Amino acid sequence: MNTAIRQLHARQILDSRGTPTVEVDCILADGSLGRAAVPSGASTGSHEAVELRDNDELHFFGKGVLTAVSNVNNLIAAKIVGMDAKGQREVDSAMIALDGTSNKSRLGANAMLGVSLAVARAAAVSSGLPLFRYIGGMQALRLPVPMMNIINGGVHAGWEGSDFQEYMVVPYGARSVCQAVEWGAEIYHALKSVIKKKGYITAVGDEGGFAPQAGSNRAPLDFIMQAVREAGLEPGNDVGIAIDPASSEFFRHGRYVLRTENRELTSEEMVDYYVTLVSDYPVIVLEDGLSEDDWDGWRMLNANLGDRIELVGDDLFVTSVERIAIGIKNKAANGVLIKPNQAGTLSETVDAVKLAHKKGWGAMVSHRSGETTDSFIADLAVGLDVGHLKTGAPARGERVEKYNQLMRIEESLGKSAIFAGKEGFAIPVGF
Ligand code: 2PG
Ligand code: MG
Repeated sequence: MNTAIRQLHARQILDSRGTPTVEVDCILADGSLGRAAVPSGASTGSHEAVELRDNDELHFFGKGVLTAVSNVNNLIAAKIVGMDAKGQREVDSAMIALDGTSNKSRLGANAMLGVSLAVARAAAVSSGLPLFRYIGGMQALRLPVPMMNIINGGVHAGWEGSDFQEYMVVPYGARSVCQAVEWGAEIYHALKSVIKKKGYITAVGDEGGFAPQAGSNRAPLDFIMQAVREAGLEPGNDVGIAIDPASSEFFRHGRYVLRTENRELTSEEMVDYYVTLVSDYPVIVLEDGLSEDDWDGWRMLNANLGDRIELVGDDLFVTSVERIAIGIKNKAANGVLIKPNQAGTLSETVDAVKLAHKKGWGAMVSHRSGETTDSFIADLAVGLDVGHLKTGAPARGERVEKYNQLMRIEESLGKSAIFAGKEGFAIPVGF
């Protein structure tokens, strides 16, 4: 069998924050090599699969991943070497069984995901297909709208600017992914001058977005509106806005603590806050508006805004079919963020997308704040036809590599390429 897994080899590399992460090489009997690197979050949900760290204070302040690396090279390799790389489901199930825990704490989700993605890539190489086609087959033709995080706040910017973590521009009015990327980059540059003129520094946060110390949650929206106009585009028609407050990070003792506004809001008041924002700005996606276990708040939010915009659960669902099913039952949202490392294997990630799509929900594939130049998620977003992909600012190598890969895919598809545009969301823009 050409696609039998001959060798697995993991190593420790650095991610975009200078923190160790796992990279895995998978070599098949026919010599095909699949390499994958694992990203890492900062605003992690407490229900995510476990990222195994060495906790050895003598190295990388305890953040080393040599245990996860050794788990790949020994335990996992012993189990899956010899298996067929084309049997993704079997490989992933074998790892899940070997791990034996409900949260992947034995082998580590970082070890398991590295293997899972490397195996898929090796199988794609061996079959002579581009990765997006290997994942999605002949129907993989639709390019996602890039959700570009151009202002960083919260924990991604040292809590110096806004309480909210991410302000994204969404160039859904473009004709193609290439044009969408161009618009995003132009807005990014226009935004730099806007911020500079207002007297703030133009340093950037973890995802490449600017991190002006404006001390406000609304000011970034005004800056972006101005930048969109200065780039010659029309807010609402050409370009929308998405926000990820990552509110689990500022949820304390049952209240949402808005430090920059010097007040603490209940879930109900927070919902009102968002209703106002959605009326004042062309917001089309709101992610993690409420905290990871505030189910009642989420139901309220969905009842108020769920027919107008896409409400995406990140920390709430952690790419878990079990939690998404609870959300569906409770009418808690209409969209889910898809982060492969929250799930821990490619198969479980695919299951999460399928469940969301089956229920008419949005599924937004996402990077993590700690990234590498691995662009797997770009191919994944096309392969699974998710309509939108968030992967940071149109700046910094580890972010732009994903957008560049989308442009390469679009080029390779030629005339068959479709840009998701305004249809890329659970609630289409202008609906
Ligand atoms: C998020 C992500 C990615 P992190 O909250 O959506 O933007 O951040 O990887 O730090 O969890
Ligand atoms: Mg998030």
